[in-house]
Amino acid sequence: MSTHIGTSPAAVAASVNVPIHRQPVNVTVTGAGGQIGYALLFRIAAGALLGPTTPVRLTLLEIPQGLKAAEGTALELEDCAFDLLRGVTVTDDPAVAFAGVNIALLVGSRPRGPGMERADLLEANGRIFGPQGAAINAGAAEDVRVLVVGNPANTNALIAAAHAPDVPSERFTAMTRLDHNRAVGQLANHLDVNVGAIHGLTVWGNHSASQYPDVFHATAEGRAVRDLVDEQWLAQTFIPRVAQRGSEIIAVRGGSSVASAANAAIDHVADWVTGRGSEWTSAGVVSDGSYDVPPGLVCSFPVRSVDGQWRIVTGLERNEFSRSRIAASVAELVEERDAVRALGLLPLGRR
Ligand code: NAX
Repeated sequence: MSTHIGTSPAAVAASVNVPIHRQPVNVTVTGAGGQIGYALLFRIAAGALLGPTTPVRLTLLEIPQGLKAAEGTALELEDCAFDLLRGVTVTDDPAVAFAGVNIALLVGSRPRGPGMERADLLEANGRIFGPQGAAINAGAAEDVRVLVVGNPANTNALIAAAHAPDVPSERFTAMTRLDHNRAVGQLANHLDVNVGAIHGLTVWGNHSASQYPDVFHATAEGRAVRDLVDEQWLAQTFIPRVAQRGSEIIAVRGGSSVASAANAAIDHVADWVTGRGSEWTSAGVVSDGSYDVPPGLVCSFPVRSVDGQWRIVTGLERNEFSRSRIAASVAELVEERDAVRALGLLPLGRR
């Protein structure tokens, strides 16, 4: 089922590498009727994702039970009269949703239900991200970029990429930018500096409690952070607080992170597409074997956006503390990969 508001989506794929201020960029958001979708779509339509001169055409993918919420959001988008918004399509068909897509934000996923084992969760999400990867492979624009937000984000991105053999695997990424932003915020607070004064911080590994926010290469107002903080604060306060921040938000707010997650998704894609000065940040990208991370895993690394591509920051020394934390999170990613492989969710041929 599909409904449409505004100009026809049948249009050819726009390319973000050609003069884009004339041709709309096709942005698809899955799970669009959910909370993060609601926090995300209005900002995209207002120009926060691709800038104030780039028109967008939005496609909202939902499952049938979520269509009404997505349709309501589409009506509200229309009521905002966003100058940059050139149409909204709501659909439950991945083939429609990803036809001609330039930027795909895969937000909708299957949450862990009561009594659900990890294998059940991985399998349920494999049934979502496999077909979505295949639909992207079949219909997306040549320059498609994919950000997976829905958890388990790294492994969902791995599954989607594995079903899209014709799309370069580096176009599939997973969101660890929220973890990165949380870490920057905590550190800036602790050191009593502006967030903009913090550089060179990295979140390594999985978007899970095993993630490792690493300050050993970071600077604050030009000074080495490792000289400004003690290891006890790092190990006992900073790292667990960043890694458990999602649970903290749930405990305090009574609901999961929504606006900050949407904001991080916008940061990730905006930096990826525009390069925004090549600032060092963190993103889940396909490993090229750097830092002993098995090639092909979708792992969070220190990255910079260069010419519209994420580049892993190479050559960083890691002390024993960092090495063991990174290794633990990477081991978890390997376990998840092996589990989905055993479930037949990684088709032969790609990995
Ligand atoms: P909601 O439950 O509010 O919304 C999810 C929406 O996805 C629902 O409307 C549902 O109908 C839809 N959906 C489910 N399966 C779908 C499918 N196959 N195709 C299209 N839509 C589908 O969750 P929300 O708070 O929006 O969170 C979405 C996801 O983000 C969750 O998986 C959550 O765990 C994950 N998060 C990831 C973060 C990250 O840093 N990577 C942080 C925030 C968030 O926790």
